[in-house]
Amino acid sequence: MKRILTVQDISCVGKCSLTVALPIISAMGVECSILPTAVLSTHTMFKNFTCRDLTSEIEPVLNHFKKENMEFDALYTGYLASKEQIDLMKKLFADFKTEKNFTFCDPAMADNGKLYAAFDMDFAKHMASLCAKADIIIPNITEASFMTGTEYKENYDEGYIKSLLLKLSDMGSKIVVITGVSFKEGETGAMAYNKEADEFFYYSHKKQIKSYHGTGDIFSSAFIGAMMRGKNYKEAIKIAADFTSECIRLTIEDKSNPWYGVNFEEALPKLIEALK
Ligand code: PXL
Repeated sequence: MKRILTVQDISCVGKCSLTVALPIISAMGVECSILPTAVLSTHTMFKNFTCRDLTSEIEPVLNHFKKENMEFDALYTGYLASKEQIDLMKKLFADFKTEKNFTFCDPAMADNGKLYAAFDMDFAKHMASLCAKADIIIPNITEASFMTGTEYKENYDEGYIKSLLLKLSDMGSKIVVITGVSFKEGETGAMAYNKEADEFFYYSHKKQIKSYHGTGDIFSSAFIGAMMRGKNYKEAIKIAADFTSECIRLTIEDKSNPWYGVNFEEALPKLIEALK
């Protein structure tokens, strides 16, 4: 069985980061080791959330892993709370990257043209310097535009997305995947650029009528899980995009409490099926 290490926060309520990565990656038949960066009562879209920063634990935990000669088939960083944590992730990549494993960075910090609470443009630039060191990065359009210093556009064409992909690829990554890309009304998907093959790839599906918080983390977790199960990046994009869309569809159907995140739990059987 493959084993990955993911480094993100625990938001106790409000499904995102570790509370989605761990169940999704485990359900896909991949061991998911974790390193929590902070414990929050909820994600930061709620008001009055509490937060216990765990930055001081990161290095001791990684030192222990190193002493035990632990190896991981992938290193996956998600939401990080500070520039200091970003610097520690560069050290994680430097210490645990091998010739065989993958490093993934989801620069979870912004959406819909806006940075999340507590971040500024300087943070976005710093995140870009971590993305530069990752094999595969998975930003949305907002994150891609902020990291490359490109104007954020709500109305864009294929040329705009391709230029974001090329700018991000020039920073260093082998594969760049931009999520939430829509060229046609009623459709959405992800567009990728693979530097080695010099190829673009676009996968789209029907757009659900609503969007929810935490879906970026769901896409990334399913994408990484699929790659760990031997799928190539194009197959992994399709699996992750279909799964994310199914989670949203189930959430729209279930009127009980969408505020806490999407219903990924009931979409897991289909995700497992898609791996076959
Ligand atoms: O889904 C991204 C995310 C992860 N973790 C925390 C967040 C957010 C988005 O707002 O606040 C704590």
